[in-house]
Amino acid sequence: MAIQTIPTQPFAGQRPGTSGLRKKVAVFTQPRYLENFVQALFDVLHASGSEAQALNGQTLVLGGDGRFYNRTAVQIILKLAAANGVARVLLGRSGILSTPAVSAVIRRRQAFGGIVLSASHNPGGPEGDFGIKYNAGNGGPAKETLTEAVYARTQVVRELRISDAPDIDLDRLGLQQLEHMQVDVIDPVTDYAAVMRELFDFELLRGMFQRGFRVRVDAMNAVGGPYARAILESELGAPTGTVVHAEPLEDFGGLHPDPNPVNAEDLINHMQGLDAPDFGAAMDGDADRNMVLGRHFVVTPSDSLALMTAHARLIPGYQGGLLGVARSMPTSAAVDRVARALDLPCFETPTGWKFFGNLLDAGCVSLCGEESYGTGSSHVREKDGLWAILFWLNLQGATGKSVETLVREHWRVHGRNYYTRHDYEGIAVDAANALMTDVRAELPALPGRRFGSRQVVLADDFSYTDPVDGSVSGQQGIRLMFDDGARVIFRLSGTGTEGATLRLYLERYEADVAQQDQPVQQALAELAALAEQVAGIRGRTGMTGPTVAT
Ligand code: G16
Repeated sequence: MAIQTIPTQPFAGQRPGTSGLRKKVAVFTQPRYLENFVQALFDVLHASGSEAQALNGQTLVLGGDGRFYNRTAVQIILKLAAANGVARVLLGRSGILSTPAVSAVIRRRQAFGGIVLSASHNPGGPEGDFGIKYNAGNGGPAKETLTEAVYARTQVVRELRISDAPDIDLDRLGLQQLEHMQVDVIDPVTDYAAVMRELFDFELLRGMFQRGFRVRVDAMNAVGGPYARAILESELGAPTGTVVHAEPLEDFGGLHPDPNPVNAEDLINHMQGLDAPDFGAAMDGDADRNMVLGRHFVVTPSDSLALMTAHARLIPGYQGGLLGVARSMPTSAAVDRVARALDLPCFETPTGWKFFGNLLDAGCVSLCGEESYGTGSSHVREKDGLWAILFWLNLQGATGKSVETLVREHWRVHGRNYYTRHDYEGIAVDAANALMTDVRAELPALPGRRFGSRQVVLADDFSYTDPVDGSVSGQQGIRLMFDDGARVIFRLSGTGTEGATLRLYLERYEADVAQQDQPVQQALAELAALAEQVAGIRGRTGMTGPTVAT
């Protein structure tokens, strides 16, 4: 066994996006591609400055969603870590840790940071995607200053420090040695389950299952399966089979582990059947996203955040009340209305969970959420799929009300924010950039302009100044806001791996209870036409409509 110094050449394009570096497996498996990125990360962590201390002698957490290349990548990272002065790695057994579990382990074990191997909701398998991201000592995604420093380093990295020791046994719990570094293979669920026990009324949930409350959780053949099985079935007594597609597979069984009404069609069909369970939910590849459904009823992520905020005091972990709430800019303003009613601070951040970290650390907010099927709280620094499922279960148990009743009551009190996101996937990058540049150029002329009954009151490119550290993030999405509260937002996705994805977010508010039951796409058709008028999406892309509308 020896630590070797190996020459390498930089790869172009290793800039982390919305949530880490995501690329096709074929890109990641090029010799030294992963090695370069991880060496650059370690170099930056060593250089300190952006972190309180350097990496030497520290503990890192490591695990991923089990997708293709996960096991190989774990072995490579361990050998780089051993050669770069890391003292100890807490590794999820078989290389498995969900994203929220990485966050929980970092926080509970006070680790220096952690590495998550996941491309989240992107498809897996040899033809699919792979990804890697670094989480800091607070358990949350690294800030942009750090990811930018890593990117800069990838452009000049010339040397890898790596051990030539044999692979460790990923499947054996307990301590193993790699050079001077200890590898502690831990059960992936234990720490996470302990956090859930602190937040939710497990007795109440056990009682619900005993009385025959029926749940279907679709883990989409991804990493959430073992967590949901351990907590719902083994600990809370839900019948075996409550969690379906529960085995994490390297290619997610060919499914697209993106819990939205399009990709989780099987769950939607079950929830619409005559014998539908009381509650349904799905998680994504790394189990940080969630979709929740009642019988014959789909809850939008934006409404989910609003309802959680409204009812938080019914949940043991939040019975003292919330400090505040935050949502990403494109997420609907439903939660803002609840925050106003409860007199809670409400923050609007750019897309990306990393922007919630400072607000959570500074005690400004307790709950956060995004339109992209993410909700979470101060218990970790990631969004958390199973947490959201337990929250909704606890809420139904505490109120004795169904999902549909809860949401309809909410709309009656607070009004309904009709909301949809239209994705135009696989657009040529140049065409997508040109669209954004041209719409940006039109912005100064838009305020005051009328579109039918609506008038534009604000047209800008969202810029965020972090209230905690003063950092500024510009060009975070083009917003058109109207005098009736409606919004149209254009943004390019930062998580795709092929071409560009244009996201068009549409929202309008409806206070009239008699008007709250329209089909969503119909309720927002006028705004969709307006967006087309402003941006000419069809002409520019040659597409006749969005590839996905959720
Ligand atoms: C990531 C980020 C989220 C973001 C989502 C979509 O989620 O953590 O904050 O909302 O991507 O981002 P975009 O619109 O840029 O594609 P995940 O679950 O993919 O890690």
